[in-house]
Amino acid sequence: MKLYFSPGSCGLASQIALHEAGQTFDLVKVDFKTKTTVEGDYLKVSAKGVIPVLRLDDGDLITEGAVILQWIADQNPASNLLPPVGSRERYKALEWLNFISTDMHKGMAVMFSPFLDDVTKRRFADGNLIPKFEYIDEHLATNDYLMGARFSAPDGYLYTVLSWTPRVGLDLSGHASIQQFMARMEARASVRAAREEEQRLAG
Ligand SMILES: N[C@@H](CCC(=O)N[C@@H](CS)C(=O)NCC(=O)O)C(=O)O
Repeated sequence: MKLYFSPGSCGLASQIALHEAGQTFDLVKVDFKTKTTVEGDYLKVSAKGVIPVLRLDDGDLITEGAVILQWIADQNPASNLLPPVGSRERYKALEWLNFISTDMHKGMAVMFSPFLDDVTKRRFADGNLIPKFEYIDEHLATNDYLMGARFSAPDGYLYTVLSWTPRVGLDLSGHASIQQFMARMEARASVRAAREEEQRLAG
């Protein structure tokens, strides 16, 4: 199995889930500017040109980070990355995955946009992102992880997206529960392994 990724981006969530599931996988770094990898033209792998993409051992591809996380969870039920299919809890976890993907991830993407000026980005952060950070901080005040006491796949995705905030000048130090969540996540072997591997391949 191969994960197409780029250091410091949303592919980190897939890597964390793969480690949590005890899966072995290779990483293939994608150069966003040239849309190439060591294998050649990345657009031939995925015409969407974005990561993450998981290539299965039979050659099939899975795209879309939130879907990759569901695939990893369903292939490795013992890892409890998501509640069982059909359970009420499953839909709670999917609510989080969807919220992180469509609101948090794509909201944070606005802050990296080359098409917007800094004033517009600041107004967007104040009006759109800060209330979402407050909502998450409040939830984490009474929950160690998004789904309660135990880690699940949406946590790795939330951690990934929140880890971008310093890069775009957003200070979350006043959100104590988020800070504790980030520290809790950074203590996990899966996160440490994924981070180390990304650093090794970043150069
Ligand atoms: N809909 C995709 C979006 C993934 C996405 O935004 N990937 C970004 C990195 S976080 C990317 O590959 N950007 C490269 C580019 O835009 O050139 C998903 O949820 O997986």
